[in-house]
Amino acid sequence: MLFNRLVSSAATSSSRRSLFSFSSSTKTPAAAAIGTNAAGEKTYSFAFAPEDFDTHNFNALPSTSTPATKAELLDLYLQMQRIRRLETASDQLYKSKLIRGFCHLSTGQEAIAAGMEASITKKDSIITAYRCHGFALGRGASATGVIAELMGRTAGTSKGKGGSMHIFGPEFYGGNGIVGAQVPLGAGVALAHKYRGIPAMCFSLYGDGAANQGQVFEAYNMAKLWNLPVVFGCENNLYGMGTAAGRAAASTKYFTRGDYIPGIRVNGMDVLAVKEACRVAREYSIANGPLVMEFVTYRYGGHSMSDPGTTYRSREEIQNMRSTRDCINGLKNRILEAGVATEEELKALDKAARVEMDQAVEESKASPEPALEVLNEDIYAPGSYNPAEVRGCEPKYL
Ligand SMILES: Cc1ncc(C[n+]2csc(CCOP(=O)(O)OP(=O)(O)O)c2C)c(N)n1
Ligand SMILES: [Mg+2]
Repeated sequence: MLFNRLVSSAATSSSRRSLFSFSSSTKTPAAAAIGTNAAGEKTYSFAFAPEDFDTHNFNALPSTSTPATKAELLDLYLQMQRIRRLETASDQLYKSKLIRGFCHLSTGQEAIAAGMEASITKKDSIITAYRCHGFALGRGASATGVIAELMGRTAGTSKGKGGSMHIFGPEFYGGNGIVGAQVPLGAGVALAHKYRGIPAMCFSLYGDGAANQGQVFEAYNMAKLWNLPVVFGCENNLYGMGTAAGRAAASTKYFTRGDYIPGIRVNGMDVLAVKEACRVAREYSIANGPLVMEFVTYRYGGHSMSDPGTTYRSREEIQNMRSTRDCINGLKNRILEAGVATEEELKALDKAARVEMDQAVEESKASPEPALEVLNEDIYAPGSYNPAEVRGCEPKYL
C-alpha cells in the first residue's frame, strides 16, 4: 500500500528514494457533477484512490468518493490557504525577531486542520501538541489572536502570556509543549463529554515521535475500558525532530498500534480524504468509543524555527513532496479539473488570506506587551486566586 511504502521509506536513508516513486500525487481523478443537494446547490463527486485509506479491525469504512458543493470546496481551500499564510507571516516575524522562543510551523500539514474542522461541530473538541496554530485558527481564533500570542502581545488568545505552544480557545485545549502529555488529557476531555451526556467527541492529536510514549498506551487502555468518545489522531509527518519515524518506532503502522482499538490510516495530504475519514471517525467514536487514526503528512520546514530541516533529509525529498503532494495544489487541481471554480476565483481567495494576515500582523504589532503586574494572573481558573509568587518571583517586584 502507498502509505506502508511511504512510512517504511522513512525508516532508512537507503530506502528513502522510494518516497519519490508514488503513482499518487496531486493529480486526481476528474470529478463529475452529480446533481443538487437538499438546499438546491450543485454537488460534485470526488473519488478517492484505494491507497488513500487503510484500516485496522474497522468495518465502518470511509466512502470511496465524497460529494461536495462549490461553497464547501472553496471554504476548504480558503482555510488551508489561511493557515499557510499565517505560518508564512509567523516565519517572517520570527526572522525579524518579533516572535521569540519556541515556534513550530505546520506548513505542508494544513489539510489535517482544515479537513478535521470541516467534519466536526463546535461542541466537539481538539487538543494537540505545539504545532497548533492552524487548529486554533480553525476552531475560531482570529488571526490577530494567534499572531499576537506568538508575539507576546495582549491581543493574543492567552493575553500574550502563553506564546506559540499555549494557544487555547472554545473546545480547543492547546497548544501543549510536553511531547505526548496532551494525549491522556484528550481522553479526559472525552470523558467529560460522556459524563455530561453530550453527543460530542475529542480529537486527541500527537506526532509520530510522541506515538512511542508510554502514556499514549495508558490513554488507549482507559479510553477503551470506558469506551470514551475519543479519536487518537497521529499526525505522522515522517520525522520526530530529526529522527526518521522508522528509526524510533518498531512499527510505523501507527493506525494499528491501538491493538484492540480499531484504526484508520488516511492520506493527510488530501483534504477531502481527511474530511471524509474524520467524519466517519467522529460518528464512530460517539457511537462506539475510541479509534486510532493516522494522518500521513509532511512538514516542509524544519521541526522548529531553530532547525533548518535539511540535515536529516534531502532538499530533493522536500521539493518532491511540495511539487507532487501539496494539499493546496491538490485541491486546486480538483476544483479546476472539475470546473467548479476559475483560477481567478481561487486567486481572490489567496488574496483574501494574504490581506487578512497582513492586517493581523499590523494589529498585533500595535498591541502592547502584558504589564509585569499581571504575570501571576490567569494561572488558575478565573475567579479562584492569583498566586502571590510564581516560581520564586513576586510580580510586584519584577
Ligand atoms: C517529554 C518531552 N521530551 C522531549 C521533548 C523535546 N521534543 C520536542 S518535539 C520532539 C519530537 C516530537 O516529534 P513528533 O511527535 O513526531 O511531532 P512533530 O514535531 O513531528 O509534529 C521532541 C523530542 C519534549 N518537548 N517533551
Ligand atoms: Mg513527527
